[in-house]
Amino acid sequence: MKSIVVLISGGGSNLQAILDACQTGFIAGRVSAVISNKAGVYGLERAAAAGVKALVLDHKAYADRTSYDQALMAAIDAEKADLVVLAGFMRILTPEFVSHYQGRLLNIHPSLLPKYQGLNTHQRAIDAGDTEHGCSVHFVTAELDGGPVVLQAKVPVFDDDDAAAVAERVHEQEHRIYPLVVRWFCQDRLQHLADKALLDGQILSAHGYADDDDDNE
Ligand code: NHR
Ligand code: GAR
Repeated sequence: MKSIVVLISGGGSNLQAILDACQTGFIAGRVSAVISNKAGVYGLERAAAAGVKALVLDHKAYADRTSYDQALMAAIDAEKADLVVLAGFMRILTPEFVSHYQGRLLNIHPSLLPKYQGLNTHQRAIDAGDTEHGCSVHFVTAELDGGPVVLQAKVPVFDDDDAAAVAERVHEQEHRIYPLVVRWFCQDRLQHLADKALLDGQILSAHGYADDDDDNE
């Protein structure tokens, strides 16, 4: 059974989707620990309710990113993590952290990467007049939101949508695709090689599995 450590900063609805999928056996793994960089967030309660160790490592208690990430690595390695899952984790990680977990570090990002890297993605999609938006699960590299995509899901954007409406629609899709990707990883079907993601040994396209777009913009 693979050991999964989930990093959060907030509500933890993606964490919940992964906990539920471990509970039902959809994911052949167990969440060994949940670590938040913020105290008091609801995701910590979700962990506790599932009987999973919940830790707070507050970045404000550390002098710089390097020392914070060293503490984070020590906490994760204590769980003998096979996989580290960023689920709404809002701290940029150092290249040292990223290289330590190379090939076993996943993130979910609320946009159709490579569009809208960084923050505030739903408002940016609305402001650009996009009729389509979504989310991406990708392997993490030192380039922020730049690692190879494993799976995306699309949602429509309607004329009268505000960012909250779009976020809610995207969230539903996040809760479908993140457990599926974690399942693949725990089945040893997913690999991160150089700048590519592979599923069952096949290199995935720039938009991930089953991308049928002609234009890989
Ligand atoms: N770290 C690396 N090296 N590479 C990635 O691809 C990462 C990462 C850390 C987090 C998630 C990411 C997202 O999906 C993620 C991907 C935080 C910020 C950010 O600017 C940007 C992207 C992501 C997460 N954080 C501010 C910082 O100074 C703090 C913002 C805040 O606290 O609200 O770290 O979008
Ligand atoms: C999710 O929408 C995720 O894509 C996003 O934060 C939300 C976390 O929700 N991630 C980022 O914006 C990373 N910068 P959750 O705490 O309910 O899982």
